Amino acid sequence: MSSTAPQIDYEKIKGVHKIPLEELYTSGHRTCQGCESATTMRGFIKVAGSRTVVTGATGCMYVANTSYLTTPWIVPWMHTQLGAGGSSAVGMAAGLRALKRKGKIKDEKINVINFSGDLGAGDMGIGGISAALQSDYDLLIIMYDNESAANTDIQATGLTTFGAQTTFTPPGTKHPIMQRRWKKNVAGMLAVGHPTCRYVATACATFPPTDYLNKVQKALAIGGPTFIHTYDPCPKGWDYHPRFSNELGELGIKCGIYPLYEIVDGNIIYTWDARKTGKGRIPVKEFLTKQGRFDHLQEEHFTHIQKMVDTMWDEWEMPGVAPIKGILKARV
Ligand SMILES: Cc1ncc(C[n+]2csc(CCOP(=O)(O)OP(=O)(O)O)c2C)c(N)n1
Ligand code: SF4
Ligand SMILES: [Mg+2]
Repeated sequence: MSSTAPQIDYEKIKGVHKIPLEELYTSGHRTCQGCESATTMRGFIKVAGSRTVVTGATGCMYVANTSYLTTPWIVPWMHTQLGAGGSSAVGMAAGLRALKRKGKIKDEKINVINFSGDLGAGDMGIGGISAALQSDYDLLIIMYDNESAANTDIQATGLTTFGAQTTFTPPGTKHPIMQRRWKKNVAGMLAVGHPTCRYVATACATFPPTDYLNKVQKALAIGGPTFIHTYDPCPKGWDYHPRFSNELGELGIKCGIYPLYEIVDGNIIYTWDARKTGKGRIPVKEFLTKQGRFDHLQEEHFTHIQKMVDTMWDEWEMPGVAPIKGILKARV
């Protein structure tokens, strides 16, 4: 059944020259050169603006951003425990609501944004985020996904790509593939499981240009609890030269391994869709062979990964969202 896209009243950024110039995440951080997660941070706060409070779970984006009493944040931010992203956002939003109700602060829109990593949000903190998405508070949770527990030296998480080398999954001659789990589908799981959450999206900070920023704008404009999953190439963990971060994000989307979509009030919109470009998806191997973490893969592994990606796009009813292939007329 087709339905029309709901109209959301938000200020759309039309082109990179319209991106706000003001920096609210600025110098003073110690992330690696080419860290896409830092770009994710810089981007969301640019569009959210100064009337924003940020909570950040333990991980690279907390540790590298607050070394030795320095910080790049120009807005109020608070560190929270690994896995406590959802509850920290609920607590912050509840506190602000109470202060407004008591007349202790002006009754104005103050954005509450939590960022948590793929381990912090997608594995350890998934319960708290689920609770946050069932709440009636105005908050946005951004899961920045660099596909590892990067801060503690690149351990595999539930979101690490199949076959990747990490410190938990070193390849050997007998078992070349130690990371045998398929990437956990966090955005889809949260969208499907929280019918009153009005906005869930996947994004990449740099591709397509302004897409991520507009998704943040839209989530904040829609209000209530909302969720965005960002795909963040990490030069250290993915093992490539820092100059290629943007390119890798783009390749990950163009090969289809990381689908870009948003779900607004139950309507799915594929925000980059190879089926509509007329060119089709690029081979997954083109994306994988540009990263040292896949150097040990053999032809059969590339074939397997390609098949999984093809199945998702060609057989799932909602590619990227839920691995449901159809409704059968009779019992199997
Ligand atoms: C309860 C708990 N367990 C383990 C740690 C150690 N630790 C700190 S950061 C981190 C990795 C977090 O990974 P992720 O959420 O993906 O963020 P990233 O480091 O990749 O940015 C771990 C395991 C911790 N701080 N708290
Ligand atoms: S390890 Fe990866 S996520 Fe962490 S600061 Fe470096 S590039 Fe960024
Ligand atoms: Mg991580």
